[in-house]
Amino acid sequence: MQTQVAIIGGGPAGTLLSHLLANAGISSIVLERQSREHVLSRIRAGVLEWGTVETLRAAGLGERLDTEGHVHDTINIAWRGQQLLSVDTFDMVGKRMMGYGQTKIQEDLYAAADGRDQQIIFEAEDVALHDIESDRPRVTFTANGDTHEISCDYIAGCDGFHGPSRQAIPAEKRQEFLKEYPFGWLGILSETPPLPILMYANSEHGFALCSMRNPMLSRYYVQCPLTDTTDDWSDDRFWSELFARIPDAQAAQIQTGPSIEKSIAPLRSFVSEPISWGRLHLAGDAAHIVPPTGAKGLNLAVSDVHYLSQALIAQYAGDPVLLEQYGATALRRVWGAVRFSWWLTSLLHRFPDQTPFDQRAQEQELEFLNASAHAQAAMTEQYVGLPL
Ligand code: FAS
Ligand code: PHB
Repeated sequence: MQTQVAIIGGGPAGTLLSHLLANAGISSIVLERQSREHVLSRIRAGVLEWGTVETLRAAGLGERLDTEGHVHDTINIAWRGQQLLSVDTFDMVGKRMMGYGQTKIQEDLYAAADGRDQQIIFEAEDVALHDIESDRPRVTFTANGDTHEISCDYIAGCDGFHGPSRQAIPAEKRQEFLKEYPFGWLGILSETPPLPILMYANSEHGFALCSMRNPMLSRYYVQCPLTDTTDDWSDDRFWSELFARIPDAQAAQIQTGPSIEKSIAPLRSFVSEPISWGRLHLAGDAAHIVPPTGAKGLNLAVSDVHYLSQALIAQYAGDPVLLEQYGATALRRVWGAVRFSWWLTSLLHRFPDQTPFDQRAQEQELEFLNASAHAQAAMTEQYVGLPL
């Protein structure tokens, strides 16, 4: 098999990259380990930076987004039980956010791929990268018991944290930065009207987050010990913990109901450098992971792909500079989001070894944030997304 760009990973990064390249007349083949249905069954991100919205619209992927997406223009943080800070992001920095589930983005990307006969090979197994330092790299894989080989100009590693692409960069050439948080997020979906606002909460019981997917689909999270499993969390226990962590005024607006999805995600900050090696270029979770506190993971995948697609398009047009600079360009924005996500995670969560002093210091920082427009502006410009 021949193509210009072999893309490993059929999640948001890989499929958006194939879409942007196709729009520029550049061919690609996407290899995805799971089935299409499995990828679409994942419940993940829900908040899009405006840069992500504009990238999707410019790529011709904005139709459903604009009809079903929910524009957010406030950041809401509760603390000490009854305090609530609300920052209008548009008044503060002239930008809004959009609530639109990652699952819907993935559906839109697959539908667009179908519309252009994009080759996405699902259930591809034993994917392996070869000759990435040559000018004719290869990818081998097995599908339906047969072994196949793709000869290409470039390989895009969009295979997430557990994929093989990052490992194809020689270990002695990689520097990995890792911070693992001593808690996870237990998330549920319920077919109930969501709280009208997206709200984070710091409480002495732990972190909570109230979000949404649509007017009849709520998304809630509570921090939980890493040792917990979903079996430890009945719906009743979830709701009572959520209500213990948010102000009564917001709890009174929440309609409970049975969970239709329940999962626990670990939290980590991770960056691997470099993200380019020979003809291999990483994008998205293959290169970095952020705790979901700052709603950055999916948005960073989009910004990486924005830079990588522009670099490959320029390369094929005879200008190699953007591709040579891709790693540095993408990582500059990645580290900005990594630092912000670490800061917000450290501010809002209760750490196992936390002392009463630590809790009071967190609450004092939230008091200062509440009192200082300058502090709010600094938080807001990072939350809505630094410029691409
Ligand atoms: P993805 O992991 O989405 O996609 C990688 C793809 O590569 C997968 O489909 C995988 O099956 C495939 N793959 C892996 N190995 C392969 C192989 N050997 N061969 C072929 N294919 C292979 N972000 C937020 O902003 N907000 C959130 O609330 C949030 N919640 C999350 C919850 C969970 C449980 C997880 C895991 C992540 C969450 N994220 C969240 C982050 C998430 O949205 C990612 O940032 C986003 O999916 C990144 O997209 P990709 O880089 O495409 O990686
Ligand atoms: C979500 O809606 O899933 C969501 C919102 C904000 C976050 C993380 C997740 O920071």
